[in-house]
Amino acid sequence: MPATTYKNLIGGEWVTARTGSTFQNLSPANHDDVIGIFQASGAKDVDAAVTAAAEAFKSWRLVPAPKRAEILYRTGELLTRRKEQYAREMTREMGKVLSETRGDVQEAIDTAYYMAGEGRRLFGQTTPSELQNKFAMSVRMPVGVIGMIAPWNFPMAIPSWKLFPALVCGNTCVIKPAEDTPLSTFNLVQTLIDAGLPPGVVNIVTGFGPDAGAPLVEHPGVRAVSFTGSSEVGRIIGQTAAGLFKPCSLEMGGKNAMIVLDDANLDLALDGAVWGAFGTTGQRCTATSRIIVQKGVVKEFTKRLVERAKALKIGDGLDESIQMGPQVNEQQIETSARYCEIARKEGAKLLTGGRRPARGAFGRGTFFEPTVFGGVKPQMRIAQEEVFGPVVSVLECRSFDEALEIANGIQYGLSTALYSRDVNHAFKAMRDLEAGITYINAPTIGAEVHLPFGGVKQTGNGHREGGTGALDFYTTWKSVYVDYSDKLQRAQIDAGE
Ligand code: UN1
Repeated sequence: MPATTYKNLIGGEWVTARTGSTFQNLSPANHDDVIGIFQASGAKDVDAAVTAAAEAFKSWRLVPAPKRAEILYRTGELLTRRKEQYAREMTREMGKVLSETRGDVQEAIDTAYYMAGEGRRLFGQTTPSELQNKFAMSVRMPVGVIGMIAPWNFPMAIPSWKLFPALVCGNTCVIKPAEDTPLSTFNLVQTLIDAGLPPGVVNIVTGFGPDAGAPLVEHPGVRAVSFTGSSEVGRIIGQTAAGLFKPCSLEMGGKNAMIVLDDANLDLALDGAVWGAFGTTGQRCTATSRIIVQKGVVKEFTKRLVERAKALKIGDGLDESIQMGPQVNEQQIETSARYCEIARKEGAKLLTGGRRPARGAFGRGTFFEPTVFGGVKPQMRIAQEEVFGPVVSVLECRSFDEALEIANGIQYGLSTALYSRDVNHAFKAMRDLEAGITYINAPTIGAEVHLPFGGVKQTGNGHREGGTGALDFYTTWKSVYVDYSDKLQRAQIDAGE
């Protein structure tokens, strides 16, 4: 069967890129299965999309928020019906196993319903004026056209975190999906259209970062930028946006620590470690990549973790018996392999994995074995830098205080976990771990959409997705004063009489 060609979505029309170039999207499980042919767009395509979004903004901003929300509600219903089909397509396109791609679609459904609810809230504030017969309030206004650059690891959930709050707030959008996973974003946007989204409110431009992403960030018609992805790209986007005084939400790396104390429920901690480190083949910004274990249990924990890692069944995620799929592309497994090499040179002990599995059944799929390093020291690069693959390090600590110090001794601050039965430790971890998210007796992955999601330090620039934090990014406050005194009243000068 010839591969389907997908076009850009601009102003409600499906159009080919003006560059005349396309790219192929292949399944990471075999590198044979062609997911589709997509447009390799350039600055002119971005310009057309932004112009269409700016035009659509004129009317979309005037649609009452509860009505905008109804479209999201219907989107949630349609996604629920299409969940299985979209999950299968996502597994083919991105590689993670079916149970996880179902979870990814579910996360978009949850976001749709949550943000649909916001349509009947979007609360502002009333505030007493310092003057008599004067009314003061602050209302949330949409920002305008939002440029969105999405990652490949949650190809439906993360675009939904960006699109749904932006839409309910009255913005219009141009989204550039990751080049490894455009189909899932098409599926999401097609669902919005089927649910009644008017033309031009969401536009899709596919392509590569420098050609399509950069002009999107720079375009004067784009009022704010939301990016999830690598720290390298985030830094460039952040600097460009700062130079243009453009609000910019950056969600980037993690080096997430799980602390396991001597009094932990070890079975539970192992379940959490395996899921946190190898779920999504370690390709989550929330993935567990450092496990800091107290010396009384470190031997037993490490031995059992290695056994569990070795027993994981890897392969094509479409097979329900598979527990870990491929990495998304060749470059990602090269990064995993490079970090394994660095770790070995630094003196860390490779306990299992550290390489691609022998070709055989895996063909040209981009697989990497679940990898555990022991004897890792806090300053080693393997304990400091994000790998974004199925590679986890075990570090030993003597006390809870030392564990906190090691956990905090990195540039990132996204997710953290503590396994302990001591409630005092739990509350201290909640207070003292430098991270946007702390789990107690649960793994570092698995954030829920109605709570703020984001990190401190180099993980981001202070914004939050999920929760009401998303509304703060996709709206701007307007303060409104209504003076009904029929005379000039001067703030700070006339007393309110
Ligand atoms: C990400 O890896 O960028 O909390 C997002 C989690 C998921 C989202 C991860 N709900 O692990």
